Amino acid sequence: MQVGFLGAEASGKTTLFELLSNTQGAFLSPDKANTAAVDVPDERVDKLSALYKPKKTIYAKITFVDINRLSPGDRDNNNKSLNHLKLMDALAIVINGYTPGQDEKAMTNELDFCLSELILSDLDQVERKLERLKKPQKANTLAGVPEKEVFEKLSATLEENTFLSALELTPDIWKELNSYSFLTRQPMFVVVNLSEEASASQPTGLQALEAAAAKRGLPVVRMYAKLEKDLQELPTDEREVFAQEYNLPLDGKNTFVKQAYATAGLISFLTVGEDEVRAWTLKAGSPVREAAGVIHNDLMDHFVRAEVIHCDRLLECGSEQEATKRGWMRSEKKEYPVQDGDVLHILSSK
Ligand SMILES: Nc1nc2c(ncn2[C@@H]2O[C@H](COP(=O)(O)OP(=O)(O)O)[C@@H](O)[C@H]2O)c(=O)[nH]1
Ligand SMILES: [Mg+2]
Repeated sequence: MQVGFLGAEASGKTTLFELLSNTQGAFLSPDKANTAAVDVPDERVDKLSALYKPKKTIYAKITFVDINRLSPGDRDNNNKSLNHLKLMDALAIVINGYTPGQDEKAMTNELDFCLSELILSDLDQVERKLERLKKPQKANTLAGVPEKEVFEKLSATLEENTFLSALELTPDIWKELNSYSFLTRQPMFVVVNLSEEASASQPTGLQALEAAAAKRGLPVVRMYAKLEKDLQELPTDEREVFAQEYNLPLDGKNTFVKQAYATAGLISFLTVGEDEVRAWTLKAGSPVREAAGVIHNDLMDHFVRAEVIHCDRLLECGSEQEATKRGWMRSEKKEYPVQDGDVLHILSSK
């Protein structure tokens, strides 16, 4: 799972990157991005690991990519920076909500600026292609439709300030366009980076930003990146006392990761045993045979059936034996749509 951050100067991207990845961000340029892969915090894995006491406990992985700031009017550099985000599972648009004077209007403008940079970046690519199509050449088609017609549709959509995710083309055509990795086809959400001062009280003035985001179907998450990062430097017990006393949120990391999974349309499933307790990432709605393929291709190719129990139920009854006794272990065929938090045993014929 990969999440990329974008935003205007000093919106707090690098602070957020450092908080979430527990690493130090480097000085960036359009050619350089910060990348770090870390374990996905997951209470279910912790609890299952405490139950099974396996030799290895493996968490799902999440990669964060932090790019250089986007600057108004600097299309070339903005494109270069945004190129690092072409293959993400989700984009997080980071908005400065911490600087004094950064009111509703300023935050909404910042969001609009970021969204138009994404649109312009896709449009640049589409226009370059349309330019190339002007030269006399063999007329190519995409899934049977003339290339020119498809690219003119893409261009018209972007010119209307609309994301390509809102454009209806056949799945076959989108497949043929895959190599372009258009940014406005990616799932995204908005992170508003709030100040230490705003944390104690309910921050106000986010309605306009939330409404602007909602128009694009984008959820908004509130984070206190700097505050949470500063608190991280305290010993755990002190941190908790401090957080309680001042009513400070400390779950930003979890909130962020949950939103990233939801936005990307990904879920986690688990495998358990004496050797290993492990979390895996899967596209939501996938049949269990595909989950088997995430573990190992052979398990998919020689799939017979899966034994399934939700981790909450397994934790409730304390063992698979007890779960079987209570009739809570289910046997599922290859089409079964895996649910977030399912514990799977895949049975294969090989
Ligand atoms: N006071 C305060 N400073 C912040 C906050 N978030 C970021 N900063 C500071 O603002 C500056 C720019 O933040 P940075 O994360 O580098 O922004 P970027 O340009 O989006 O990567 C840094 O000095 C941060 O320490 C915040 O919530 N409160
Ligand atoms: Mg930065």
